[in-house]
Amino acid sequence: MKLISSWQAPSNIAIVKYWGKYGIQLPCNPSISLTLQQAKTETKVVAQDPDSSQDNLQFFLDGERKPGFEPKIWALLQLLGDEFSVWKTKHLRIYSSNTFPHSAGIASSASGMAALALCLLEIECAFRGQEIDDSFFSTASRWARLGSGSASRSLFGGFVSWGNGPGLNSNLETAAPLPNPVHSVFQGMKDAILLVDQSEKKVSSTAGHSLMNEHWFAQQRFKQAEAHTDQLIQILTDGDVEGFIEVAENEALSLHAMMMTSSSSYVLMRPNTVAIIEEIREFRKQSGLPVCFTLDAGPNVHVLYPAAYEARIQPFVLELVQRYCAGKWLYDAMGAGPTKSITQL
Ligand code: 2P0
Repeated sequence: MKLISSWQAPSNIAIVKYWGKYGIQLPCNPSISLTLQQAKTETKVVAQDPDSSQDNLQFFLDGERKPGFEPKIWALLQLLGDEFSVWKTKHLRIYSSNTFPHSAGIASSASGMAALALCLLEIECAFRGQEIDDSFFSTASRWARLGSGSASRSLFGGFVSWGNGPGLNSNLETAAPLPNPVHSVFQGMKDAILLVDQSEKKVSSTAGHSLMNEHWFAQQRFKQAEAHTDQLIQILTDGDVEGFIEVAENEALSLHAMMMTSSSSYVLMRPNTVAIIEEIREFRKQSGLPVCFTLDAGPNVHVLYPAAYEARIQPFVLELVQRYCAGKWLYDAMGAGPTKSITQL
């Protein structure tokens, strides 16, 4: 018997950052992210009866076998243990493709692990003869987290939390959408991703997380993220655009400050990252328009602004793209979460 499942899952950009973990992929602080719309991974998993000529796990990216990605998937399958029982009797072929370049500094692990978790869970449900119920996406979030922490947040649309905190529906193991409705000013929020440098990161996020274990400022950082989480929940409910700018930029710079003060320390920002940050702050001061930045664990700048200001802010963004990024950028916005796909993969 062959079992097949296909899903598309989006990437996400954290506004309050997850940086530091313990145990089995548990976060040291709560985080809140914005789910993206355009940056997605599409994955198809085929579980089939063993054939002695084949490996029991094969991963293909854009049709090409990529054994380099397989250890991370093995690790996920080990952590799932009996929960994903299909693997005990069947071989897995995983076909994946991203809508964005691998080198764009977009967390393909977030969308990739989210799409994979959805496929594995759907296959397991079919194997056990279980209906897909309301807990499907929460379980997939927990499974995705075991593959990559930030992936836990890619199972839902809009603004999503992961971790514990007053008024949050998420917990350490599972992400969830924010409980209160988000104010209309933040609906459809834009994220223009300015590609400053697309080369491979010097230090992986997994290594960066582990440097938090011995970091002088770790405990204060975790408290700051908790406070920012509380503040951001209120800001998003109230439609407080000024508050959003303050928290988003402070979180981005705090994340990079942690990297720059780790032992050993490292710098992922490039000169043009800093130049763009300064241009954004100057433009905001001069124009009074609500545009701000955030950063992922890399040099590229995410320019965030409410959809209603698109016409007035986009010309400025395009100017930055030409001046600092040789015309390279990705245009994205708030997305609605994963979708089931009828795939061509
Ligand atoms: C985040 N990042 O909240 C933070 C902010 C990057 C900067 O989570 O080791 O790929 O797989 O759990 O999720 C990137 O780290 O790390 C990340 P693992 P992950 O999005």
